[in-house]
Amino acid sequence: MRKTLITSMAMASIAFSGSAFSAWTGWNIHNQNYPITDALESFMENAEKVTDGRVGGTLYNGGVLGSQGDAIQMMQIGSIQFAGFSLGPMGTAIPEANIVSLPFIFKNVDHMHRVLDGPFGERLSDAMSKYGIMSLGWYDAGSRSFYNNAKPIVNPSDVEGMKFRVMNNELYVGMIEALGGNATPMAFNEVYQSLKTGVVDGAENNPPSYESTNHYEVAKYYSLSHHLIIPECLCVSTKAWNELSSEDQTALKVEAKKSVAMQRGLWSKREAQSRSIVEKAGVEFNEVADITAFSSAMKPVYAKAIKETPVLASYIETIQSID
Ligand code: BDP
Repeated sequence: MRKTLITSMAMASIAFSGSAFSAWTGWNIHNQNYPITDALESFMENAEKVTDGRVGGTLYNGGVLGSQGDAIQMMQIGSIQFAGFSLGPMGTAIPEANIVSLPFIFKNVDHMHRVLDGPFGERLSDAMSKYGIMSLGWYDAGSRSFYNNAKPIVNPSDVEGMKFRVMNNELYVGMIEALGGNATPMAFNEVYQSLKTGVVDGAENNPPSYESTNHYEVAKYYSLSHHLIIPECLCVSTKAWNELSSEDQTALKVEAKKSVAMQRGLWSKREAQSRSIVEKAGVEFNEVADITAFSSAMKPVYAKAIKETPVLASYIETIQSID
């Protein structure tokens, strides 16, 4: 089952109460039994209950509605109303979102939580809502590291000449080029085949995605560079949100908080499980020699991003001022 239907009670409420009914369509790139999938499903089920069926939804998993780039446009034109988006590829449509795609912008995952769960998270969601998309909460996606099938990446020079798949966002092309490698932007569901056939030598992701997509079968060196900590969002269409009563909005905000707490709990368990699955399958993990060698190579990436989107300079300052 790639699709979750959560509409029966909501349909009944149209028929019998005549109250305004919002049938939301949802997009998700992951399949069932993945932390964000469980959390989105639970959010929608509870949304239906707490709004007495005024909000009901159908979640389409596994990217069956299209890539994230397509889904962002679909939300902007009103054909989907909720989604679990990674902020990674979002920078192409919403330049302010690139703040969380800057390599090494957060000290660690807890720092990302402290920044986004506070006023900065609201500032970012407000910036996004000018483009028709807002975040009701920030899900965890851990940290991303490099993996490939040739050798452990220990120093930045190990990336030289290698071809890495990146998410669709020019910023990541700059990130790989700053390390002397070549980047190929590509949709998530094309990566396994590209690794297998040698179209790319490697990719980068967090351990749960590395495991759930079976990339570990075709790229067995996982090097703990932790270069990106990119949150995901419980995103909704600003237009659909503004159509709700303020009571329903308040109720959904409470459910969004619960969904985020649930997802973060599932995430930390899944990270450990994924790591153990891939280790048993023969994956070799290695630490990089010196993280600052990687982070200092990122100066041109920051400079270019700020030049293109000047507000990022003040975002960076704010994030760096939060302990
Ligand atoms: C995963 C994210 C997913 C991205 C994917 C990717 O959860 O949203 O699409 O990485 O690399 O970790 O494309």
